[in-house]
Amino acid sequence: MNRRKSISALFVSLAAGLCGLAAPAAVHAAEINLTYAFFAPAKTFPGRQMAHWAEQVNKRTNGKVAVQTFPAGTLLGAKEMYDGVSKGVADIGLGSPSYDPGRFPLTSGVSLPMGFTNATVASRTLWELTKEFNPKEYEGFKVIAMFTTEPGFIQTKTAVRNAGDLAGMKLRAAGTGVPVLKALGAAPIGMPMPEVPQSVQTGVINGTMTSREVLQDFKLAESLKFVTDYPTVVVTFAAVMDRKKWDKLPADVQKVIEQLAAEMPGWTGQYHDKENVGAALAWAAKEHKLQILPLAADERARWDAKLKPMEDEWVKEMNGKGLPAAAYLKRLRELRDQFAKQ
Ligand code: DTR
Repeated sequence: MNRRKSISALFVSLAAGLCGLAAPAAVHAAEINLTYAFFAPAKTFPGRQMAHWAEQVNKRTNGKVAVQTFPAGTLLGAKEMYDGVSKGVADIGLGSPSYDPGRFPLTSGVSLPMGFTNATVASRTLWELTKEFNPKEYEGFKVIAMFTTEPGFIQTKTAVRNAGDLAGMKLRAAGTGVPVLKALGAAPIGMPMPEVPQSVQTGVINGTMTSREVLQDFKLAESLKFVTDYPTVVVTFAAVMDRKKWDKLPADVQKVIEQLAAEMPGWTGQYHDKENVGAALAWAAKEHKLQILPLAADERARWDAKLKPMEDEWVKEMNGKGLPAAAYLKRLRELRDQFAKQ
């Protein structure tokens, strides 16, 4: 057994032991064992993405690589995901760059109000931009999958039909959604997704702004009965491997992982847009009488105007950091329009 294999196997046994799980048979059968951590439950769409990736890597390497997945924060939580991968706690970690825009500044441009129509278009755009700009923020990592949520919607206990309803309302958003809610006049609170159901229940927040599948996947429709029909910003996800660990993988395995990396934005976007969100909305309407509230055209225009300055402010801020912000957004618009046509 070489060093990499023994380290991975040790982690798997250790983590499995900690979680009270039996180490899988595959650990002994495969030549290379990888651990893959995610902060939210397995049945959420990023969790399904992780399972699909793990299965495909195993299949396409003819069993040479086995991946053991650790969803629901059993190995790493949302906040420690990327550092955890650098430290070798997990071989692969799926985190959300949107939760930490300071650490992933260029990527946060994808989470500006850029008018993405769905997750498939935003995910493909994010992946292409990352390939083309190779942002420094991923230094030390190999990015093995990227995707986004659909644009977030305001989902609340009490109806939000206009800015007056929203004024001062305590709503949760992820990282880059916080300034959006602030601009719209709400009182935003940033917190990771897994903390939302309890915070809604205890009244810490009156709702959340995020993709709408959470109504079912986190059972939020039990208390959140309203969705305001105004698409805002997407949340980004990036699964990474430590670069040094990546460099040690055999070329044939690297090739399979790179092929999959190119497929994951489309696969995940399609699953999220076509199955996940639609099913959740139908379920919430049927089981919990969810109401979708349209925004009047003049109100929509006022909301758009409130969000417009965010783009220029972002460019200014990124220029201050020496990042190619304007070029990034220019290319983002081109890619967005190109993928929206497909
Ligand atoms: N919208 C982001 C991310 C998000 C949406 N659905 C899920 C499921 C599992 C984890 C994260 C997310 C958010 O609000 O956190």
